[in-house]
Amino acid sequence: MLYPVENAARGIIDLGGVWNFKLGDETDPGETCGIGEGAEPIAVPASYNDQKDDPAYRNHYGWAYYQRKVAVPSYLNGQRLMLRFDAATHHAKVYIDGALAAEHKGGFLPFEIEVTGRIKPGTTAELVVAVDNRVNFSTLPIGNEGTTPFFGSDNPGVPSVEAAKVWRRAQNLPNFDFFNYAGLNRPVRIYTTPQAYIEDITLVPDIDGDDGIVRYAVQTAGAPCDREVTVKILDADGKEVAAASGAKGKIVIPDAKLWWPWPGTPYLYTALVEYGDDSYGESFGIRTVRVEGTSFLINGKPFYFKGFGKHEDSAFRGRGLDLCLDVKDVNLIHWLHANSFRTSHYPYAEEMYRLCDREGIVVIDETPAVGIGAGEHTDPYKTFQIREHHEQVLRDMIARDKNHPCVVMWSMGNEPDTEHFPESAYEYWHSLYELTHELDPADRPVTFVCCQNNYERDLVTRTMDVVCFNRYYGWYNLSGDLDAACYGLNMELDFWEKQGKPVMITEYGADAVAGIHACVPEMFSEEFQVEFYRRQNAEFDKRSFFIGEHAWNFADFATIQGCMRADGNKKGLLTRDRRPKMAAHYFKDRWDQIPNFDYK
Ligand code: E8X
Repeated sequence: MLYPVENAARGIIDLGGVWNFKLGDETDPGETCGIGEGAEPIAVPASYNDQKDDPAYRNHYGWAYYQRKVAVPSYLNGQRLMLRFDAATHHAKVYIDGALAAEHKGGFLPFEIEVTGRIKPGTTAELVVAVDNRVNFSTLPIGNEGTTPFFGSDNPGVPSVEAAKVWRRAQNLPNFDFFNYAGLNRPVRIYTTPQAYIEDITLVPDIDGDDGIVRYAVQTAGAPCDREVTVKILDADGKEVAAASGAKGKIVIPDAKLWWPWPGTPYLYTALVEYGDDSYGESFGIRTVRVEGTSFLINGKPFYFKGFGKHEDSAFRGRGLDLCLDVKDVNLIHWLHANSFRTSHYPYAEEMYRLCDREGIVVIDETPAVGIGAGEHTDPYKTFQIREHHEQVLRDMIARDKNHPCVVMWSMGNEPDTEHFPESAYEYWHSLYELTHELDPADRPVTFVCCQNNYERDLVTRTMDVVCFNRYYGWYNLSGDLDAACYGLNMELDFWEKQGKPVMITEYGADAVAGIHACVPEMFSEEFQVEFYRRQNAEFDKRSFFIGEHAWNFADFATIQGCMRADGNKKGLLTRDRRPKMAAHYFKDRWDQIPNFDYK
C-alpha cells in the first residue's frame, strides 16, 4: 500500500484540523449516522482521551463520533479520489452524507475508500467517522470485557465490587500495559491519482559484489492504458543511475552505495515509476538481512542491536502522530548511540519508518498482538477469536512496510501465553510464522517476543529465527536482589545457548521515578535502574550468541491506573517529556563503546 504523496500526477487534500466531536456509548451507529447536537471541538490527528480533562473522555468505553465537511475543488474533475485513514483506533465506521461507506477493524494500519463517485468535485460532503475503542478477546490488542484489568484491582478477601452489587461502569480494561488511547490518531487525507494508476510497488534489494540489485514488481489498476510501466533508479542527488521497463524485472545498480545503520551512511535511492499519466517515487535502500548461525547479518556483517522498546505516547496527543516528537526521538536515539528499536506493541505511523530509513535506525516491526493469554485455566488459542484478524494484520503490516530498509525483522506479537498450553501455542504461532515468511517478498527474519515464562515448557520461542525474550529478573521476580537476578538470568542463558539461535533481550528494566536517588540502590531509584542494567549487561557480554539489548522502555509512558503504576510506567531511560535519567547517561556511555557490527 503506497503512502500518499504529492507530485506532478498526484495531489493531497489534508483533512487534519479541528473537527466536531461527540462521545457515544456502546450502541452500534448502524447503517446511517449523523453527529447531531452538542458537538465539541477535537483535534485530528490525535487521541481524544486527553484533549479534555473529563473522565468521560479519559475513560470512554464505546463509540465516539467525529464530523466535518469535506470540499473537493472542481479542478479535480476526472481524477480518482481516495479517502485514506492512516489509523482509526480500534474499529471505525465511515459515513459520507449520512450513508455508511466503509468499516475497518484494527487500530494501527491504514485503510482507504474510493470516493470518486461519492464526493463530486466542486461540491461539499459531510464526513462522519464513528470510532469504537473497546478491546476484548476478539481484538488485537486483547482487552477484558468488564473484568479486572491487567494488574488486577479486586484484592482477594476484600468483597469485590460486583459482590457488593455495585455495577462497575464497564471501562477499557486492557490486557496490556499501555493506556488505550483511541480515536483518529493518525492523518486523514483525500489523495488523488489519474484514472489509470500505479496501485503498488514492491522492491526487493540485494548485493552482488560492488553492484546493487533491485527486483521490482509494479501493480497497476484502473482505466485501460496501453503505456508500458517504466522504472528509473535515481541516486540521492536525483541522477538516473539505472532504468528498466515492464511491470516486473531486475535492475542492476553499478557500484551501488549501501544502506548502513547510523552512524554509517543510510544511503537511499528512489525508484521513479511511471505509468500512463501516473508517477510515484518510492525510496529504498540497498541492504541485505540474514540470520546465519547465531548471527544477525546486515550486509553480511554481524549486527548488534542497541536500543529499546518504544511507544507512540505523549502528553495531550496520547497515541496521536507527533512529527516534532518523532524527530526529537530520532535525535535522542542518536544521542544515546542507539541503533534500533521495536515498534512495541503495534505498527507505528508510516512517518516514523520514513524517518528511520533516512536516519539509519533499524526497526523490528511488531503487530498489535499483545495480551494473548488468560491464565492457566483458559487456552487462548481455543477461546480467543483472533486468528483471522491476526493474519489480516500481518498482511496489512507487511503490505505497508515491505519496502522500508529500516525494517529488518517482523515480530508477530508480544508476550503471548506459550507456557500453559505449549502444544496449542506451537500450532498457532508456527503456522503464523510460516505465513509471515510467505507474505514478505524480501523474506526477512521472523520472530515474536516471549515473556517471563517457563522457557523449558515453551515450544515456540526456540523455533523463531531470532529468540527475543522479555525478562525482569530483579524486578518482577527476585525483586531488588541483583545477585539472584544474575544467577537466574545465567541459568536461562545456558538454556538458550543450547538452541543454536541468535538471542536478544527485547525487554528488561526497572521502574525509576526521576528524582528518586539512593546511595544504596533500591527499587524505584535511578541508581537501582542503572545497577539493574549494569549487572545484567555484564552477563550478556559474556555470551557470543547474544546479539542485542533492548531496554524497556525508551521513555516513561501512560498506562491504565492500577496499584502497580504511579502515573504510568516509569521504566523509561527518559521521562515522558524526554529528560534523561541516570540510566540514559549510562547507556549513552555504554553504547558509545559498542560498535554496530562485529561486537559479537
Ligand atoms: C512492564 C512491561 C510492559 O510495559 C510491556 O508492555 C510488556 C511488561 C513486563 C512483562 N512487558 O510491565 O513494564 C513482565 C510481567 C511479569 C508480571
